[in-house]
Amino acid sequence: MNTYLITGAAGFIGSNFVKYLLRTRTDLRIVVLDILTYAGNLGTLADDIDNERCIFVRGDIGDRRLVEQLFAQYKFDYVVNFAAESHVDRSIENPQLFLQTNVLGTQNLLDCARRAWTTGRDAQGYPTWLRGKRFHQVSTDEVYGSLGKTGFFTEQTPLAPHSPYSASKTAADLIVLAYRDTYHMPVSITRCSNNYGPYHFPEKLIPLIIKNILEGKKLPVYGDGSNVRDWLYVEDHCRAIDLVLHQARDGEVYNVGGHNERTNLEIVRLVISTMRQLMETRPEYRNALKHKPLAADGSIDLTWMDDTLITFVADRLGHDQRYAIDPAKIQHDLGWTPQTTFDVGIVRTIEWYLNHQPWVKQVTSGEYIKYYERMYEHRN
Ligand code: NAD
Ligand code: TDX
Repeated sequence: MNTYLITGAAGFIGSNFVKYLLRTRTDLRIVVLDILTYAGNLGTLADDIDNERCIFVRGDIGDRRLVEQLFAQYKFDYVVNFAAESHVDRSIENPQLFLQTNVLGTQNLLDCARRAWTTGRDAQGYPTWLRGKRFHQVSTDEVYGSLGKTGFFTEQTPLAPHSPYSASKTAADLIVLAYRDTYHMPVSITRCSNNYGPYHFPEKLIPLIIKNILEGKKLPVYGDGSNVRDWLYVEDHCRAIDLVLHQARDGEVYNVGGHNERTNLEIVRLVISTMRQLMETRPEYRNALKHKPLAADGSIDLTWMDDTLITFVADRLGHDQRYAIDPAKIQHDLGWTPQTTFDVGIVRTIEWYLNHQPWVKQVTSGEYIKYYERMYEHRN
């Protein structure tokens, strides 16, 4: 049986990854370590934590004593590090927290793993390692900076981050690679493009737009909406991490993305039209609406749900223009290709949100309301 330490798994991608592993593998034990920031929600894992196959520990990846104690107790075979401060706009407000969690937290995990997994030294003085161990770092395409109108990020693209968030993720990648090169630690890294799907926190573009439409609110598009992101359904990302973790050679870096570039304006328009179509064809979905004006005949009016909801607001500082991944290496080495097309994934995602309004309510009570006022009021 393999034991996994999965950090940050009360958040968006980590929780999807835990569910994916529990669904696709039998002989395993997972320990989730998550401090439960505003972005972490234990309710997301409520059906998964059973204290046998899946155990939850609330704590900080930067807490040396706690992480050492977990390694001693559970003898992890794999560490998969999702824990991070993940929102670019928040990193512009408070960069230091991003360095604390994303850089120092990652380094603490690496060091605890190094101490637990090394057995001695070889003739050259390099540590010798227990067999079958792997530290996997979940990274992002944002480490490569921004593209112009053409070209793709490959694994050879120089690292050139712009935001405090992406700079912190780059620093984390470099410290992971330093542990590989200095101690011969068995590590791997995946750098993925923008994910979307269930359990995405509604500070990020797609779930924020869905939430605002349901409330009849304006839809804030930064700048002129021409920035391009390369969207990947979260389960395809989970499958890529699983493959890299279990099948890639030690020390490798893989880009993960599915050639699905869209401008932000295209995304917002598509979410509006898809939601309206779903509401028109499946009247039960109208139950999720908070804004329910009535037509003259007493039925729920949906004519307001159109592009006039869009409002162009002040741009993000240092806003990267375009991200686009070249996934040739992971396709070639591991046979990974995305299985969910965007047309299918976006409908599935919107339907998930329409069916899970209590989850949205739970994660957006309290801090979120203040965050939204703080982040968006000055932009208009
Ligand atoms: P998220 O913000 O939804 O979740 C982050 C989780 O980490 C939360 O549960 C939070 O409580 C936890 N956490 C934060 N600080 C912690 C600490 N000090 N100790 C323990 N837990 C802590 O993030 P996400 O979107 O799921 O992203 C997960 C990872 O994937 C991040 O490393 C992010 O950089 C990377 N990534 C995200 C995307 C994306 O599109 N969302 C794309 C590529 C890479
Ligand atoms: O209200 C908004 N309006 C808007 O126009 C928000 C929240 C975003 N945007 C724009 C900014 C980006 O160009 O939409 C695009 C996507 O924004 P986010 O959802 O904030 O994602 P992004 O900044 O691209 O970063 C995401 O993908 C890479 C994740 O948050 C990162 O964790 C991941 O590394």
